[in-house]
Amino acid sequence: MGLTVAQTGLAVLVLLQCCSAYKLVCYYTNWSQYREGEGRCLPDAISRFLCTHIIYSFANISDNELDTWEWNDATLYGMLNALKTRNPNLKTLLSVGGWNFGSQRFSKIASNTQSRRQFIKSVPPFLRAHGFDGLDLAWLYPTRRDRWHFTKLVKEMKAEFPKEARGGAEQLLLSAAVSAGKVALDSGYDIAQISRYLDFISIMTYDFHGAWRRTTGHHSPLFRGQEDASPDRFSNTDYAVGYILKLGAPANKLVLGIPAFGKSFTLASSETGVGAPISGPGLPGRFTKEEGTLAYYEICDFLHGATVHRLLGQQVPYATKGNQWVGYDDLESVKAKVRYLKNRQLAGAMVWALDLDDFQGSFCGQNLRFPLTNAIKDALDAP
Ligand SMILES: *[C@@H]1O[C@H](CO)[C@@H](O)[C@H](O)[C@H]1NC(C)=O
Ligand SMILES: CC(=O)N[C@H]1CO[C@H](CO)[C@@H](O)[C@@H]1O
Repeated sequence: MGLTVAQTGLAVLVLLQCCSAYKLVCYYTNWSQYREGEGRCLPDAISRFLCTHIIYSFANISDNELDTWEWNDATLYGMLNALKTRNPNLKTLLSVGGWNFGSQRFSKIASNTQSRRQFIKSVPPFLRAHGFDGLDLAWLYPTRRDRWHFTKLVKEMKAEFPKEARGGAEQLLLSAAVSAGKVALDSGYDIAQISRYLDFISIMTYDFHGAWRRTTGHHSPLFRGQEDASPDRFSNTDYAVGYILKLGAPANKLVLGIPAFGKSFTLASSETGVGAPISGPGLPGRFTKEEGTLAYYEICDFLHGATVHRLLGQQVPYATKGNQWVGYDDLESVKAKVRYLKNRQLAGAMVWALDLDDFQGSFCGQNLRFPLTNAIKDALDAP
């Protein structure tokens, strides 16, 4: 039985409008609301057709139950989930954990059958009450001791969701953000097991290089660099993806992390290349105010009067000005990363974070809001 031309046409049209073939998973952070002036970002600034999934980070766990973190989280949850009224295909997830949460607290909850159960039970009602479509686990990072408990947590959470959806609601999604570091992967995760239960896994393919290395280097190279002073073959996107695949994750559940931020250093000498000595992290950004890290929009600002170099092997740029050095991603490098993830047949891209992109469209020229995330979206949508 064949479809009529009209039916085929309609099907194509529905398909085009309905879902992009690739996921574009975008994080939004609860603390961006506190940045000053143009840095302040609220969820209603997000273009509702930009991402397929938006993840609000982070939520807390108190008394073993999923809970808000900020005094006004519930308001912001509402603002975020309101985007769905005009894009019904958009999915929103709430991420629990994060750096300040601490691995030990996760460990304690996950290792005890009763508290794990209590936590799992608390998740669906909380998500439903606030209009989320799923939960994202940001346990940074499970240790060797936690490996088994992390798997149990994921497995039991995933078993809970269909039960909860029996009333006819759409089943809640479950995802996790995992480290891209080989050592952390080897100790904390049973990748083959957790990827059976998770709907998708975001690989945090950034922060590979930092001030602890005492030299300049790109924090999110696509490939291993010949230029790298301490060339280690693990600290790049390509290695991390290949390794996670080898550990047994199916490609179609993996989402490649792309940073909308750069890592900066203060140079210690007149050397400005990769592997140049540094005296420490770079100066804090005007809005994000954190040493060693700059938002993409702050980098656009930094680029005035800076010298830009492209690392041909690593396929990412860095820029220098005075004694400052920053490795970052731009419109060209994100395209290369998207080409790469398509070649690997991964599920899509993840952006950390929307509020670090030029969300106002006022710093990077072009008058386009979210230029970096839009470039990723365009590359994903391109045939
Ligand atoms: C998060 O939960 C813990 C444990 O209940 C609590 O001590 C802490 O104050 C909470 N954090 C915030 C910001 O509410
Ligand atoms: C303002 C601020 O930073 N708020 C919170 C957002 O969530 C994280 C959890 O990772 C908290 O540590 C922050 O305090």
